[in-house]
Amino acid sequence: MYELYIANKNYSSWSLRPWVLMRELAIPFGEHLLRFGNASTWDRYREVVPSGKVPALVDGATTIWDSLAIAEYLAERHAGVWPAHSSARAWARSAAAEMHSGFGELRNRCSMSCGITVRLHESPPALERDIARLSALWNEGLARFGGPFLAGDAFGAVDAFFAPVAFRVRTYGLLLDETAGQYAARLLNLASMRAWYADALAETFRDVPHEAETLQMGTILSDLRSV
Ligand SMILES: N[C@@H](CCC(=O)N[C@@H](CS)C(=O)NCC(=O)O)C(=O)O
Repeated sequence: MYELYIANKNYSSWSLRPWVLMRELAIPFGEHLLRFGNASTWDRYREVVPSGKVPALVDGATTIWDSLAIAEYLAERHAGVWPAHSSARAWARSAAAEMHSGFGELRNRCSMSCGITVRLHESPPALERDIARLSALWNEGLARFGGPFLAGDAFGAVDAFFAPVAFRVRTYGLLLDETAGQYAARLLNLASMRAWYADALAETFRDVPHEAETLQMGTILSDLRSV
């Protein structure tokens, strides 16, 4: 049985990637949620995962501690993580890697906080460039491989890597073209994404650094989380 370590669902965008991938591919796993800010929990976690970052996947004696590495580990053992066709697979891997190492302004200015909606104080050119690139990339994949997912007819790792972005689109009301907007809505409507969202809304814990970061970037318009 795989054991997946994640952090609070409202905030932890990196955790969402393997979680949604495994849920959509029906790969069973045990879930371990570490609460942000709980120092003793994270100290104990570092004994297993020295990077001290989530997500991490533990498979018996093997620990994999990065979301992209987890996708590759799963791809060695399960069908459907990457597309079967070589050119779709190359595209999907490139797009996931671009998300993994890029979109810095989107990531920093619009940090994931599923349960709220926010009006940004400003939308600088760097953010506009990230959003334009996102739309172009999603449109390219959907047109080239026929949809409804980025690299073809089945949800895979590339979609999992953009799943946190779909929450960001909703939280910050990011303006996408029609095709990209429909794709974001499609992701949000997946059973696994609705389950993650419901869990995020049920969290009563608030992480002070995450909350401060949001307030620095914008004004909270609504907060649907439990109190
Ligand atoms: N490259 C890593 C990034 C992981 C990462 O930054 N995780 C954040 C959570 S969303 C974390 O563990 N933060 C805890 C900390 O820095 O103490 C991956 O893709 O798995």
